[in-house]
Order: sequence, then structure tokens, then C-alpha cells
Amino acid sequence: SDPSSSRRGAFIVFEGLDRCGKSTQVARLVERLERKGDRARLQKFPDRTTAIGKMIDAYLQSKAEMDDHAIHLLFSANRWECANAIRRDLENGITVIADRYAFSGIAFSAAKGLPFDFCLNPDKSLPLPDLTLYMTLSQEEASSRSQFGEERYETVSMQSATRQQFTLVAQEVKNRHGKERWVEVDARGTIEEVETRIEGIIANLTSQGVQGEIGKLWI
Ligand code: Z5A
Ligand code: MG
Repeated sequence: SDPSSSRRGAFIVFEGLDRCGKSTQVARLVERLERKGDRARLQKFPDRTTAIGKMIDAYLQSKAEMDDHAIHLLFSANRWECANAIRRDLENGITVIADRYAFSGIAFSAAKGLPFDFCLNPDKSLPLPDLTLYMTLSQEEASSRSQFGEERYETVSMQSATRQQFTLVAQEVKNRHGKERWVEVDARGTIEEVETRIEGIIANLTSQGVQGEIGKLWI
């Protein structure tokens, strides 16, 4: 029998602070995989196209105010409404590449002062990423790329508080799910240089898929 038939698609998440280049790299990666003939899908979080996503979008654009707990739960609900499609695609051999995930959810809400456990709990048992690439860029380098946008959270104080929370999130992933699931990528240099770094890290996952069940986050 063909051993490759027992393999599923890889679930790969990109995380990192504002303007480190996540969306740029994720778009290029999915394009590259499709050009090679691999099946891949981009999943952006927040997914602003759903009913919940539209509420999140209004909040981020400061067109709506919301209690910190309530918006946190909406970000999580936005992942839950996409969870079945992610699972189904992985089982069908499609590589799913996510632009942010539950780790942003914890880091941003905890940076606002919500308890870490409260931030972590609603995402328990979501599909577990096989690999999270955490793109690192200093505040100075991020600032040199372009000015902050107009959205909520795009301030120096919020970004530095979030940076601290991300180190705690990284520790939590490594403790609960193993060191190999969280890898830092240096986001400095040209778009092509960063792309080459990423390619080296994920080549095996995207070309061969993954063996075994899809894990459950924080379980
Ligand atoms: N949030 C939350 O609170 N809770 C949650 O659960 C989730 C999210 C999922 C919106 O997210 C906000 O939601 C976000 C976290 C919060 N708040 N903040 N900050 P978003 O993903 O929609 O945010 P975004 O504005 O689309 O992405 P981003 O993080 O700000 O940027 P990025 O995707 O990392 O970077 P980029 O768009 O690829 O690149 C930024 C610029 O740099 C752009 O002009 C590029 O052309 C340029 N660039 C990219 N790469 C390079 C290199 N290598 N060199 C030079 N210039 C580059
Ligand atoms: Mg982005």
C-alpha cells in the first residue's frame, strides 16, 4: 500500500507583531505551493468576511466599542467558525497556511490586561498547528517599514506589551506541545531573503504532508 495515503496536509501558522511581514510571506508561500501543483489554502485571522468577522473589523477600525472580554471571545469564535473547514481540508491533504491564530488572540488580549488563562481557555481543542513560525523584528525595524496604520493596537506601547506576552505564549506552546512546534524566523532582510529562510524550515512539511491525527490546541 502507498504510505503517502495515510498522510494529511500540514497546518502551518504565521505569527508575529505588526508589520513583520506575515501577510506578505503567507501570500507568496501559498502562490508558490500552488505553482508547484501542491494543494494549499490561505486562512487569515481574523477572517473579516463572516458575520462575527464584521463585528471584529468594526472594533479594529474603532467604529464600535466593545468590552475587552467580549471582543476576545469574538476573535475566538471567529476561529471556531473556521475550525471544521480547516480540519476537513487537512484530512483531504490540503496544506492550510494561517495568517495569525490563537497565539495572537492571547498575546493581544493579555497585553490589555486580561488574565492569561482567560485568554487561553476559549481556544482549547481548536486544531493544533503542526508548526508555528514566529516572525521576529525589532520595534525599530518594524517602524522603519512604514508608519502605523489607523487601527486599534497599532501603537508603540501596545506592540511592546504584546511582544512580552508573545514570549509567554511561546513558552506555553513549547511546554504543552513540544519545542519543535514553535520556530522563530528572523524577519529582517529583503522579502526574498525572508522567503528563502521560511522555505528551508517548512519544505518537508509542505512537500510530504504530516502523519498522524490533527492535534488539539492546549490539550
Ligand atoms: N488580533 C487580536 O487581537 N486577536 C486575535 O485573536 C487575532 C488578531 C487573530 C488585525 O490583525 C489585528 O487583530 C492585529 C492583531 C489583532 N492588531 N495589530 N497590530 P491583522 O492580521 O489583520 O493585521 P494586519 O494589519 O493585516 O497585519 P500586520 O500584522 O500589521 O502586518 P504583517 O501582515 O505582518 O505585514 P505585511 O502586511 O506583510 O507587511 C507590512 C509592510 O511591510 C508592507 O508595506 C510590506 O510591503 C512591507 N514588507 C513586508 N516584508 C518586508 C521586508 N522583508 N522588507 C521590507 N518591507 C517589507
Ligand atoms: Mg497582515
